Amino acid sequence: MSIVPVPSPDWLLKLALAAAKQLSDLAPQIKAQLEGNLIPLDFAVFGYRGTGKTTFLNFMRFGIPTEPPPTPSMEELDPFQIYVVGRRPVKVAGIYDVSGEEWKVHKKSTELTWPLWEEIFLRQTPRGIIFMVDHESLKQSKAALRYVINMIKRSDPPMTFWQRLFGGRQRQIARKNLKVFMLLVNKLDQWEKRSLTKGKILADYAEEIQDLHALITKNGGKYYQDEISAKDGTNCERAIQNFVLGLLAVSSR
Ligand SMILES: Nc1nc2c(ncn2[C@@H]2O[C@H](COP(=O)(O)OP(=O)(O)O)[C@@H](O)[C@H]2O)c(=O)[nH]1
Ligand SMILES: [Mg+2]
Repeated sequence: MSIVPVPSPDWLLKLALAAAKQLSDLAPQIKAQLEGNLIPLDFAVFGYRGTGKTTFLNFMRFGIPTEPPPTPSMEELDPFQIYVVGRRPVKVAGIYDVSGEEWKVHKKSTELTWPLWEEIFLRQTPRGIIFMVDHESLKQSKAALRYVINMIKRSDPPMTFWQRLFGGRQRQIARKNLKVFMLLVNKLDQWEKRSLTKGKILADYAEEIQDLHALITKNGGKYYQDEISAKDGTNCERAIQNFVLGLLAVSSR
């Protein structure tokens, strides 16, 4: 009977160390290669105050439900990654968490505006917009959504020669670049006791949805809507995957 020589523990240890070294030499290369292949995505999240923008953004970033304090103004988030089913992770950078607090044009004015959203839209020229509503503050949420539709639709004011020279037509550029719009109805966890459904809530937004659909389709883009609970995470992953896949389908720049 032949005896199979058993490698000494020393020999095994050397082998393991060599393999580990090779792996650690490779790791930065793999990382660089992966990073080189990451597709940067840019989008903006708007919606009336308290509808759950920050909670949803946190879910995107950390993958867990959170209860954030109110957003004071606007904050650029650190770059993060989103894992997409069947694809490489995508890199998300230059995203703002912005307040949904309305501004009044004048003290006594009934016209509500959200100038910070316009600033983001014109400066960032996002590829996609997520707009959040819930079952509360219908009047303000409708005004906020109408504001966003007008913000996209409005044409640039006539420009002077100098404005044109220094990169005018910003709204036209931003509009052209916008290809994906997702309307998210949040706080699903609170609907049962109120006998609410997504259909019932969105019935109040029928005109806005029609306008949005027309606007985005004309732009060669895609309109989505979904119901979620950013607080407990229900349907969040589904909404994120659909939105990101929609963005990836048009991310050629
Ligand atoms: N019940 C419930 N509350 C939520 C949900 N999402 C956010 N909230 C709460 O709504 C409030 C406002 O959320 P926040 O993310 O700060 O809204 P934002 O102003 O749009 O950023 C917070 O108290 C959240 O905990 C949700 O899906 N369900
Ligand atoms: Mg917020």
